[in-house]
Formats: sequence, C-alpha cells, structure tokens
Amino acid sequence: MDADAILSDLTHYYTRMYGRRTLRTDTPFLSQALVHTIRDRLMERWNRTNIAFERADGRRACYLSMEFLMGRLLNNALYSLGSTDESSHALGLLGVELEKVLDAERDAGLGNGGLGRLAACFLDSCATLGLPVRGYGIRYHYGMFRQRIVNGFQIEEPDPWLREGFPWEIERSELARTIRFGGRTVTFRDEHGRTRHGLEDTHDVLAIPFDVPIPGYRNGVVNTLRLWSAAATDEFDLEEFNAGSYTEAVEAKNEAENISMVLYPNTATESGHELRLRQQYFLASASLQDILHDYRYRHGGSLAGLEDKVCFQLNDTHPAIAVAELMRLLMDEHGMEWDQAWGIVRSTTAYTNHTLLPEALETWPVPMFEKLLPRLLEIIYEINARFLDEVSIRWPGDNARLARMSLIDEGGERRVRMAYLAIVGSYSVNGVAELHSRLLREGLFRDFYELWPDKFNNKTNGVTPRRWLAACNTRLAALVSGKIGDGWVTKLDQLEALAPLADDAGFQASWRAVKLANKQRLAEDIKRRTGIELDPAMLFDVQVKRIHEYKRQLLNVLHAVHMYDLIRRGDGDELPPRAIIIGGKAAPGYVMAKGIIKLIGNVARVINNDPAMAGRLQMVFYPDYNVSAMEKICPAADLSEQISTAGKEASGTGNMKFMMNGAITIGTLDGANVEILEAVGDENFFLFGHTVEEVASLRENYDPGAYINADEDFRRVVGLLESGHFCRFEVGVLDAVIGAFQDPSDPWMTAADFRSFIDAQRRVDEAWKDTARWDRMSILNSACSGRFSTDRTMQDYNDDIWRLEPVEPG
Ligand code: 26V
Repeated sequence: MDADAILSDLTHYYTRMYGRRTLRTDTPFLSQALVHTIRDRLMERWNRTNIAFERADGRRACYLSMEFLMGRLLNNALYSLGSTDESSHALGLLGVELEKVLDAERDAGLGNGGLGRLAACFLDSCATLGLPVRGYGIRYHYGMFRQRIVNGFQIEEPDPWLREGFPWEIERSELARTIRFGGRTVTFRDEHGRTRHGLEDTHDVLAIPFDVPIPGYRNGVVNTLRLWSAAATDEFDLEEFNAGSYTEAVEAKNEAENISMVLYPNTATESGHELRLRQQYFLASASLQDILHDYRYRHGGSLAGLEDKVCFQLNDTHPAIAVAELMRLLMDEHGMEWDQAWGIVRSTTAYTNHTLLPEALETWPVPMFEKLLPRLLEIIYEINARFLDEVSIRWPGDNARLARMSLIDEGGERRVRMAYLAIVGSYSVNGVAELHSRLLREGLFRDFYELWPDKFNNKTNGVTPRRWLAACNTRLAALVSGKIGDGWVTKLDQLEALAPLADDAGFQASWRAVKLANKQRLAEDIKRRTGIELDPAMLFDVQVKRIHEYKRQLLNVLHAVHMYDLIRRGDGDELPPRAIIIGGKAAPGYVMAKGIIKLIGNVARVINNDPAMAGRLQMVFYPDYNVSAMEKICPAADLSEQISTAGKEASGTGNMKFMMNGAITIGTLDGANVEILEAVGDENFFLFGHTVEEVASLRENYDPGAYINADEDFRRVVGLLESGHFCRFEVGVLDAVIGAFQDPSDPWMTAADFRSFIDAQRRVDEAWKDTARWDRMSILNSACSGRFSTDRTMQDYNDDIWRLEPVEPG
C-alpha cells in the first residue's frame, strides 16, 4: 500500500501492459494503470470475502436491477482502501496530480437516473455493512447517451464507455449460462409417469458474466457486481459462410449480441419494445440460473433448503419476469411440483416500486410475450388462475375486482401487468419514501393492500455518504472531521454533533469558505463546458435531474423569467445576485422534455447577454449531467430545487446529496422532501406548493388562466414568453412548452404553484442576505442528514426483508 509499491506497479502497468512511454493525463491509460494497481490490492480481500461467505453458508441477497449507475470507481476504491494519500504521493513523484488522473476515468453510466444510482449506493453500503449481497445487472456496450447542446437543442451521442477497456471487470466465461428464447412448449411424461413441461426449437443466446469488485469502507470486505454480456452460442454459421452468404452467416451472432448492446433511455411512452423484454428475460434467467447453479454446487447437487439461503430484491418491475422464470427453472429443469416451487418463489422474492406515474407501469402485449417466452406465459396464466381463485374466495361475486387485479389487462389489447406479477410473487412490497409508500397503499396497489396488508412496507431511500460527502467534498469532510472526528463516515447520525456549532461565527466562516472554494471549482468546470463565467459570490440555485414535466423544470424557468422581469423594470434592487443552474438529460423520444431544454437555453442566453443583468442574474444549462458531474455540483450548491408536483416524485435522492453538502431545499411536500423537512425543521427548509390532497381536488376544475390573470407578475411572465422575446429568430420553437402550463389539462399543475413558489424564492433571498442565518441553516441541513445514508436504508432492508448475517472476513 505504500507509495513506492504503488509507483512501481503503476509504471509496470503503464509501460508494460498499456505500452505507453510518455506521461499523459488526457488519455485514460494512466488512470487505467492505477486501476490495475488498485484492483490487485483488492483481489485478496475479494477472495477472502467470498471464502468467508462460503464458510458462513448463510442467507444471501441478490439485487436484480436493469441499471447500476456506478459512475467512476477509482476515487471510491482509493478512499475505501485508505490509499488516497499514498497514490497521490506516488503520482506526485511522476509530477502528475491525482485529480487529473481521476478525471480521466470514464463514467460507467449503466443507468438512467435515480433508480440506477440508488442500486450503486446500495452496493456500497452493503459492502460497508459486510452484508452478503450481490448485484446482478447487464453489461451494456453503450451506457446512457452523452448529451451535447447545439444551438440550445439536445443532441444524443453514443457512449462507447468500453472502448479503451474497463479494467475493473473480470470476465468469468467458465460461468456462462444459456438463455433460451422463442421455440414451442412441449408436454411429456417422465420416467415416473409425471407430466412435465419443456421447450423445443428455441433460439439460444449465451450470457457471460463479468465481475466488478465492490469494496466496503476499510473493513476488508469486497462484494461483487455481476454484469451479464450476451454472446452467440456459435461464432457464426459455417455452412452459410461456406455457401457464400457472408452476411447471413453472422446474423445470428449480431442478433444475440444486440441484447446487451444498449441501455434503454427511460421514456414512459416508448414502452413495449421487444428488445427490452429480451433484455429483461436475459437478466432474470442468467442471474437465477447462476444462483441455482451455485447453490447446488455448494449443497451436494440439491436445492433443498434454498428458500432459507437466498432472496431476490427486484429493482422495480424490470426484472419481475424472474417470478415466472424461477417457477420454470424449479419445475421444468429441477423437477419440482407447482406448490413446492411456488412456496420457494413467494418466500424468496421481494419487490421495490419506484414510481407512481401510471404511464410508467410496465405491461407487455400478450402476443409478444407468447412469441418470445411461450412457457413463461403458460406459467403466468397458471399463477393468475390460482391467484384469482384466492381473490374470489375472499370477495365472492366481485367481478370488477377480479378484472382490476388480474395479471392480464383485458381492456383492449391483452397485456401482462408486470407490477401485479411482482406483487403476487413476492413476500414484500416496498415504496421508497413514507409518502410514496402510503400512496401505493391508498392508490395504485389499494386492492392488493386490502388482500395482503402485511406485505406492504416502506424503505426510505438514501445515498452513500462515502461518495456523496466524504470523497466528493474533501474540504467539508476535513472541516467536519476536524471538529467531530470521522466516525460520521460510517455512522452518519454523528453529524448531529455539528448542530451546536451552527451559530459559532468561526465555524460559520470556515463553512462558508469551503462552500466558496467548491463554487469556484464548479464555476471553472462550467466555464470549460459552456464558456459561461459564473460569479462564485452569487447564490448558486441548482436543479439537476432527468428532464421530465412532473419534475417541473418549467416552474424554475418561470421564476427565472420573473426575476429577469423584476430587474428590467427596476423593481429588482432587493434581489441578491443569483446564478440559476439547470442540468439533465431528456429521453430522446420525449419531445416536450427536449422543448424544455431549448427554453432553458434560450432564456439563459437572453439573461446572460443583457447588460442590465450583469452582477445580478445569470443562468446556465449544464450539459451532459451525470454522476461525476454531480460530484462537483452538489458540494457547490446553495439552494436545492426539489419542486415536483406533489404525489409524483417517488422519493428523489439528489435532494439528499444536496442536503448532506449543506444546500438548503426549496421544495414541495413530495417524496422524501417530506422527511427532509421533518428532519431539519421548517425554519431550515423553503416549503411551497399544493399538497397531494389539494392537487387532487384542484384537478376537478383546473383553470390555469385564472392563476395567470389574477397575478400581475405571472401575467407579465406569460406576456414576455408569448411576445417571442426568448426566440427572436426562431419563431414558434417554444410554443408547445409555453402552452403546456396554460393548458387546463396540465397534469403537473405548474400554474397553480407559481405564486407560492415565487414567494418562497423571496424568502430564500431574505435568508441569503443574512449571512449568519444562511450559514446556520446550511450547517443544520448537513447536521440533520444522518437518516438519509444508505447505511440506514440497507439496515432497514436487512432487518425487515432480507435477514442476512453480516460477515467479517478473516
Ligand atoms: C422506466 C423505463 C421504461 C422504458 C424503458 C426504460 C426505463 C427505465 C426506467 C424506468 C423507470 C424509472 C423509475 C425511476 O427511476 N424512479 C425513480 O427512482 C428513484 C429511486 O427510488 C426515486 O428517487 C425517484 O423519485 C424515482 O423517480
């Protein structure tokens, strides 16, 4: 671990493995050489961890997820091993800065947003808690697209993140599994005269696992993330090749490899793609086969006792097909009877829901399902028949209820309801924040809650404090540890010890200095990306997250236009200088979201070019927002925008990252905001907007025009937008977006919350002007963020759902 040894390995890998002579930090190779150096040092711990899990022979959990938004791994690994200083020293001997090398690592962007990043934070906390949890996902060749902004429009570019190699992974081709698609079902009698089911004439694809090490924080534990890559069972068809059909000869290979080619961007409206269903089955089948194989290998070829030794956590419905696939494997491949197999499924599977938006609930057309997975459809029909029997015994004659609860949606084109399959096949169903879990019980899953109230529970999300405070905000971490020690890194509740310092003028000054330095660093990054130079003395008002109507970036823009208007008309003298930063990706097919990006860019351009705004108001769209961007952004934010329509954001996790780093939230009573407010108290939170119940009752005769007409500020904002002021030479480009919040059928009720949002923003200004008050609020936000650590979240999952014994490797 010492600097000399690190230097020696580093030069070895750089010169011998990568064959490079000149030291450069603008290529990934020095960073990759350091990865190899560090991976070597993880290897022994990784083996020891696996041996410890095997010896303990305890229960294990598998986190099945279509997304793991890991971001960069090197800084986190150095930090977990405690070798940051030695590595920095080693590089220093070469005259290279560690930060430059860390910046050259590509993000592993194998996820869309909150759901994928949550999975990554969970892995970090499980390793740190010593819990035997393995992540199972897909090794997409192309991750989340890269976003370029051209003339204010989003342009998507592929993310070839594997191009120079991904030195963290270890290919384990000896553990490859065969995944069978299509074909037809057959029924036959086995040698004992029992009826059995099987498949014939399937199209087979290989699933090859690649393992990524997940180090715990200074505890000797290294867990595993296993990512599956698709490959053809045969390289190519030699017969066709010899017959001269060269392209046809590789067709099957291409079709197979397509399965793990690209991550689907999350668009509610673009569901139903067959390739996506293929991906889901590929993940579920490969992972389950892997687990069954491993279990039998370690238990003399038998599956006896399986239900006591494994459990599966489904990250949303994306892997829910595992319910049917596990039935198939246990019955068709391992000879179990229905009741025994179903008993195992229902005592090992747990489901987490991540969205309340009805349009985001997955369903698959029955004909597509039948063609691709004929045997699984039979099994789902059988699960459904038995389930509906149970319902009709409980509610005799209630046919409406049977239709509502059926796993098959019979209204229109028949579709399989994946969320219902997940609920019926699980022993636990959880939401991701208190409010969200309540709304699931009372709304979306009400019928199921009436049937099985004990299945339903809440597990409020969190974020890992290693990445999201300690490693990304080293200045703040040093300040905090200097005052209260560093126990908070694994016991985040200890940040409470900062509360008594909230009014200490000296501590406030140090706190403020850290924030300012972080803002300077972010301003440099933004200058490099956009050419726009932000003044770090301004209030940094930040909204970064996927672009979606329910998240209401539009409301944020309405406030920006209102500030611009106030300053222009000479009524803005009381406004403290503010920089509005908005970032996020729009799904490629989501036209309105792309329009919102264009609007942000156009408003920003007008503001930044108006001399009257100089020193008072700036605005920027942050391009290509991703995990490593957030590591620079959240330490530098003063104000955290969490302004979704109440009842729409399941939890949010960006809100937690900002809070931990001392930003103050302006937010609605939605998702985990409710719990953030409760933790920090209403004097340290800028609350606004209608509640879930109010939104529901307003909707009955919603009239956005009434809000606009009754409010002179709002009228002026709409007037400016409609005058074409922000699209002088692009007539009409903003029409759809400007029309959206004025439409009486606007589901997001943006206009209804305009006035209370503006008022809350003016309360922000008043607080900001009183530096001591702001610092106090900022410190208290950090101090009260303890419960939003994924260490707490994982402890809750373990106490109530998984019941795993932590392991300490020797
Ligand atoms: C849906 C789809 C449908 C089409 C294909 C690709 C795709 C990918 C993802 C999704 C669902 C996304 C659901 C989601 O990300 N939910 C977020 O989960 C976070 C973690 O629990 C939570 O903090 C956010 O509030 C919630 O929006």
